[in-house]
Amino acid sequence: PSTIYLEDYQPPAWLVTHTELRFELEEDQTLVRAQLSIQSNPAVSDRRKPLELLGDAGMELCRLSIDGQVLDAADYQREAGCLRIANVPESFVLECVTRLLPHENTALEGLYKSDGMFCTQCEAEGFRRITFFPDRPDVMSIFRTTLVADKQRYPVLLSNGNPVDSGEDDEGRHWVTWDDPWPKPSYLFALVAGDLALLEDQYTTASGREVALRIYAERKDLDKLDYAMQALKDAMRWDEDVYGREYDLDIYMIVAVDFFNMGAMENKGLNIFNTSCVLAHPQTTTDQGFQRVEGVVAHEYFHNWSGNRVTCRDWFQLSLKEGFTVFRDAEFSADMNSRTVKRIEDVTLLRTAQFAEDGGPMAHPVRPESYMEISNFYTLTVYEKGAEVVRMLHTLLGPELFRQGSDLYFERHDGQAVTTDDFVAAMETVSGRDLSQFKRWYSQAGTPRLQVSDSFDAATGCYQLKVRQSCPPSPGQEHKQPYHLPLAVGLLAEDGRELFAGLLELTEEEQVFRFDNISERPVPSLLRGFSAPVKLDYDYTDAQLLMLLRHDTDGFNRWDAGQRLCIRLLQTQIRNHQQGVALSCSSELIEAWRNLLQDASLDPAMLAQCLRLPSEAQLSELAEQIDVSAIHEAREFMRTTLAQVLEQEWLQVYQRCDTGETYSTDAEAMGRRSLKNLALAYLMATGREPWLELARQQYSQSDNMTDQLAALSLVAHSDFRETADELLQAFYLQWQHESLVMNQWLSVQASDPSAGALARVNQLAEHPIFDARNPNKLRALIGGFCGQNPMHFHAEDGSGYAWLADWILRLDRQNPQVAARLLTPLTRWKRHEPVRSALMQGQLQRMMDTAELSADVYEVVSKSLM
Ligand code: HT7
Ligand code: ZN
Repeated sequence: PSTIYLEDYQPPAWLVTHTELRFELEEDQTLVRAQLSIQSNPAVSDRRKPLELLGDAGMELCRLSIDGQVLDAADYQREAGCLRIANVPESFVLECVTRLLPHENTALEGLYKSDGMFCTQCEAEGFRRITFFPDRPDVMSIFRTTLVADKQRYPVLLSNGNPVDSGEDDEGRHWVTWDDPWPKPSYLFALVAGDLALLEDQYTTASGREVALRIYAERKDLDKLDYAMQALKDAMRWDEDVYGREYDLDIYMIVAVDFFNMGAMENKGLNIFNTSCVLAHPQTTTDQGFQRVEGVVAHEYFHNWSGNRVTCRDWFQLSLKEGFTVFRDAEFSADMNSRTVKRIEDVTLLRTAQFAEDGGPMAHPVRPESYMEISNFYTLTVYEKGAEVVRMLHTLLGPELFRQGSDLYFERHDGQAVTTDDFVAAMETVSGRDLSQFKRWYSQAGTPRLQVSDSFDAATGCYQLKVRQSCPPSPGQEHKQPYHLPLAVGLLAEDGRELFAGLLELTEEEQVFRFDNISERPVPSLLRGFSAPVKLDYDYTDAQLLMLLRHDTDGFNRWDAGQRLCIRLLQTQIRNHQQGVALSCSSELIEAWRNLLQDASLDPAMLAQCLRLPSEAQLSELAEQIDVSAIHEAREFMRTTLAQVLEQEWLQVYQRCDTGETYSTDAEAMGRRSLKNLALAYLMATGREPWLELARQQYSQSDNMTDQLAALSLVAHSDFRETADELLQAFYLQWQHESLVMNQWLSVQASDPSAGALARVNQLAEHPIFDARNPNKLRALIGGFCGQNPMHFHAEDGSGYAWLADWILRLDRQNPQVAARLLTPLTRWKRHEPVRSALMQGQLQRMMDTAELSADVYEVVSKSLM
């Protein structure tokens, strides 16, 4: 596969002003007739360029004509994904008929079938699997689409925009025409045809326009759509209130499909969602699931402005829409629920997975400079770090100027395909600030490190903070320039009084900040709210961290102080384990936790966050060299010690949170459930039978999936094997007809740390509910084993690595996007101790030696081996 470079960007020589599509959807084939009104781009001087249209190499071209004149094979060239026609007029209509086989499309890009329904996925480059087109985001066109299909099988026919015409013939076929007045790039095109049920509602925009809201799903799932509908209405109102953005069509549709490579897709007026991101019901969905639905529904809705009305010039600019939209959805969720808890969850994801990506072989800037396969760049860096970059702009400018900047950006670029530079330029215009140094966040990869030291002169009351910043090398970037970043700081007295709170701006490699009139040596609360996506080193004493955990007025930093303390203690135990020294748990930590557990005034959701130990994945990210066994043993030791020593406190917390209230998704109720289930997890970690009974009771008496699944997974992962098997079987019998619940059932078993895990996952892969063509099932089983079961995936005989490689090679022929994603754990081979590292490398090499890898898997494997 070839590499595409940002520096080679050229504007399109040809524009498509209007696109008229007609789909004849049949069981064994689909015929697509595309009529493209094409004209040369007046902004490009080389008018004599041939017309180049992109089209998948395997797509059958049935007919091609220009202004009604049929072309024969000698009139055009077709080679490797491109159709070239020389000597075309300045402006003309090209008609093209292609034949597609959606029922054979297992890659789930372009037009495919999901459980008998036709649907599409065109981002990033799926439209070229439907017809020949300048399939690039800077070619924006007005689409009119007609769908023709059997009326009985496919009573619902949907596409972008508003329905403008419909009819039926005498042979049982019907048709609907959809008109989308807003010019859009081809990646936002969508169609759906199927037998779908519908939840309908209405929304009145701020300016008084009526919008019909429709969520489509299989009939059996109709009772699981109310939550998504409410989330949609909340998101529409929030975008009006916070960003001044209104919806712009008469209809907004969401369709739930079971076969989907990612979470959801923001196609104009017709979002297509993975069922896992839209269906929600207390009995089948966990609290986490509810929050995901709310967040993703909002995210896709917010794209209507940040992505659709203003889109990306090229795919290197992906974070322009994704980073900004993740920032918008995170703020929405923070406003709807607990702001601090949302921040903790997002930062945990960033520190665990994005930092690992940024330190690995696939590290790339938020605005990448090159790619082989763009699907590989829908990454945590582009999304989550991209959102942090937007958050820093928000922090540096303040909310009012940021809003003015966003207004200006939307106004300046409405209907255009633009760059991250254009976004920053709008922020520069409204603030009058020079953000050129800030833009290094878009062009430099790697996680910066801040090393902070301090001094205090009691005689003068002068306190100084010295901050040094650095950033490690990343692929293709040996040396980094200093970043411009906001550093939110508080200074606290010994008793917790706040002596100072404010924002520092870092621009130099080394900078000293001076604070006068400080009455006593303060404890610094640094990087409050995680004001920049960096690693922070400051040599805190345990006592200082305990003080911050107790008193910091910044909720995020209170939590972070507790985490720092745990991480430090865990790292000592990891070393002890490696050196054969007996493990121990500090009495200060135990007492601090006892205090937290006994303080009934604390917010349960926050308390649950504070009492959760850092995951093995996060400890791995922080390790110089990953020793999976030592990390596991140290963490297990700490977990069981805290469980045993504080057993009575855990029970009291469990009882305090077990209120018997009926299920609700409000933030307080979710917080109580999360603390209750954490307490149950610690009780179960004692290994004592009374808590098995408690878990069993919770399993059978709960009225919601959050409590039922928590109890199931605790029992399933315990040494009580008989009860584990019994509950797993009961759960299966109860939920076998709920596909999403069965994904949880697969995950719980795939992540079971008890002996025989590999044999178990092999058996599950043969189970009737497992379907290797369904990405959700693959993520549950393969992702569950390789991502959530470290001791077995990293088995010392290399069997876990070989298992994953076998799967990747099999899946690559079927669904390259999903295969490349599932490969991620192997790419971290250089970070592991030598024995495992060599085994992982061996499997990557085995894949590399296989002929005919997809571009997706080839890119990840080859870059990992470099
Ligand atoms: N913008 C959407 C991206 C997406 C996607 C990308 C590649 C392959 C399949 C895909 N499905 C959806 C999702 C989003 O960020 O909103
Ligand atoms: Zn998005």
